[in-house]
Amino acid sequence: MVATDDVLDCNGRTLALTRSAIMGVLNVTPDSFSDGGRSLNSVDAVPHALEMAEAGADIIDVGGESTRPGAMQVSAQQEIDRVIPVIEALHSELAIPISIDTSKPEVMITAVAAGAGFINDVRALREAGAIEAAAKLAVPVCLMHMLGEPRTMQNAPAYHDVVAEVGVFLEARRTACVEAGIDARHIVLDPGFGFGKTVEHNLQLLRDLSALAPLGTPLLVGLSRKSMLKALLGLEVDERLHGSVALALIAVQNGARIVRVHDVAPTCQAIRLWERVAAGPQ
Ligand code: 7PJ
Repeated sequence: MVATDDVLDCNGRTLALTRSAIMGVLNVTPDSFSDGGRSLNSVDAVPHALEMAEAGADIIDVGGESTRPGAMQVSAQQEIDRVIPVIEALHSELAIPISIDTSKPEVMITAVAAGAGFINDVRALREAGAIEAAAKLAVPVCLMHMLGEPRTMQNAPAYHDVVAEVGVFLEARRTACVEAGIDARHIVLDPGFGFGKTVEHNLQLLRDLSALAPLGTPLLVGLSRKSMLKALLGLEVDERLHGSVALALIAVQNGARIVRVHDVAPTCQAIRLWERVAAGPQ
């Protein structure tokens, strides 16, 4: 067992993992609401984050680059211009930790200086300079599996054994991070639902989630409003609330310690109720 503290120190703010943690998604992109209400401009972003915190979010994940299938790349400066004013405002208005959702070292450095205390990287610190930047910043990191790049990742993804291959990748990235000087207790792993995966791959990973945490490393899972809900139930983005809550609950029951969600209040209700049942007689 790797020594995993039940509390992550996020740049002076704590993220407790003694119970499941809820990460609220805050997409700050200029194409406001163009992706079905999932993106906000920086004026709308701050009140939305405060609302998520009020609803029970344990950490807010601020992102300035869309990583949806087919999304185009943005420059580091564009990302910085989008996220830094929001991080600064949230750092002064909230007491919970702030996560920066980025793959770019310049954005990581600027965001942590502005008050972010957690790095969520869908590319698992594989961009040039990212692992060194994260090691120096000494904040917790989420390493996510992705097959390919966002622009092309959903073009017929294939695996021999998706659970084994995702597990090997995550373990290799974890080892590389520890060798680069990142504290093993600061590492969180994520199978990356929908990132170069078919619906069957996603379902297999969700069933066998616990196989991905053999070393006791906390798992983060993002299934909120994802397109598997369209494939499985025919739901459009604005119809995916109930299915998303169900998937978050299944993820927690199968071993996820952090769930990344858009709909904080209903997810929180479901998970807190399940935890109370699972805790047994008090
Ligand atoms: C994830 C993410 C995820 C982590 C996105 C969306 C796509 N970061 N960023 N895990 N998904 N760690 O929210 O639909 O699953 S963007």
